[in-house]
Amino acid sequence: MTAYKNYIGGQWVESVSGRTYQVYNPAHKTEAVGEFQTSSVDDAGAAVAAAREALPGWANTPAPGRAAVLFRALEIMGRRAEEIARAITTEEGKPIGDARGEVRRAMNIIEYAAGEGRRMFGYTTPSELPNTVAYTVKRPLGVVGVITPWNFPIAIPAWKMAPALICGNALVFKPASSTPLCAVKLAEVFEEAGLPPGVLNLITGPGAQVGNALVEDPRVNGISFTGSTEIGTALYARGAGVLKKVQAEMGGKNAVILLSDADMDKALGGIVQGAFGSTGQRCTATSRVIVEEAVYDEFVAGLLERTAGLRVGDGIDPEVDVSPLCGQGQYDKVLEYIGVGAEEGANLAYGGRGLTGGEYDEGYYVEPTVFTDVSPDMRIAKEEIFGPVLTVFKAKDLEEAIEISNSVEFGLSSSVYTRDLTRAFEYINTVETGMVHVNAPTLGGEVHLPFGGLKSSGVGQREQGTEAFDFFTETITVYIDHGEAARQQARFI
Ligand code: UN1
Repeated sequence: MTAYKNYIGGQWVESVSGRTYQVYNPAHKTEAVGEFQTSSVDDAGAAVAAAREALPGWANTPAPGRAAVLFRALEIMGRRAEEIARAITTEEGKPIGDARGEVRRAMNIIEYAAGEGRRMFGYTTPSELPNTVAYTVKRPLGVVGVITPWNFPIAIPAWKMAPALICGNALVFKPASSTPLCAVKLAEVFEEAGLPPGVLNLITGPGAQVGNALVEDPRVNGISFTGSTEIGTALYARGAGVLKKVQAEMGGKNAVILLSDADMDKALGGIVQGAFGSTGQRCTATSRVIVEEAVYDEFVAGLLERTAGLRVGDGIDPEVDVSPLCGQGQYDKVLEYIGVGAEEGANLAYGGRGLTGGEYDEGYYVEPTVFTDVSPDMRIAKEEIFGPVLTVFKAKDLEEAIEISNSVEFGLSSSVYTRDLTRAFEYINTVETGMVHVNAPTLGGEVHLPFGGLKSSGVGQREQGTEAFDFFTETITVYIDHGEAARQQARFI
């Protein structure tokens, strides 16, 4: 079994304790992906120290020079794209097509961030005083902790790291314990690209203690976190206690509203992809569909037919639509929720079982599952399941559908299918989510547009888009008095 190390101060090193753990392929429980360092607060401390030491050099490298490193990383990732995509599938389990898309997305954000190296704009404005120049500049935030989940083990770290790096920060990267191989590959890409030692430090292993150590370490200036609402909320609260900048991207319970005038074929395609693509393990997955009653029966019939046509198997097979869940914990949680749905009286219209027999015995396979006749007060209607489970609701009109859509604590992404512009805008203006789609799945986003949610889905500045650069910088305001005479008037009326 290959053993992988932490990356601290430009060196590949063992954890201070010397302890390691193993990771296995979710499609083949006995096939080891590798052995990785179990890092503790001591390793976090060493990584923070390395980042601190590297910070001044990187922060003082002109932004176009930092961009040159990112452009090289982009080129290296392009060369290694297929290898990295296969690592995603082997380690996280998602279908290889999704994994390739994820690598593409990571490349897109690196490209976007690199371009920003020549656009680190501040602004100037006339001062209210004579002979005075006033302007703003952006300074790096400092040392930033990057804490990321397993479900996008390349793209999410990349969309935090690339904007952070172009802004001149030094990073301590703590990936999810179940996807360290992808993290190692990302660190290798930046190492080969010539990122100076200590600017990016990687520590693998379990989260809680290391995460807390990072947020409480006075040498760390900010935390960018993606993961569960529970952990994100706790980190945000701890960060607030020490006045630290924290951004937290968290859960979702994303709904599609299907109106009676919609293109049914297009809607079915988008909803099935949204619900079951990446096995439902993405925070923008579609987990609810709210259907106007006139087309409810037609929709359910079409949905069940398409769901039955999905191929379930090892994601490395390009023909597979739905691959295994990421591990035992995910598998147990999803089956538990399916049990809860049945107990609550929702109608289990399709699926609902863990799959067994043949290759299914080797991995964490759950059938794509559809509950119909779901009511908004049920737990399966409100809580994030994070698996291939879709809940279907009936609504009498758009108003009731929006009410159901907004009835959950989350507010990440949403979508409406309609051809009616008036109803589409009524929806856009009232739905409580940070990202809104019309006639498109709830999934994803483009790297040059902000990504994030309202309510329990997100707090702190948005990721991606120009907002990303706001999070990773401090804005400094400069006033220069270049007059010869002492000022006669009071400053700052
Ligand atoms: C996507 O769905 O394309 O953890 C990205 C997540 C989100 C990212 C999703 N923060 O699933």
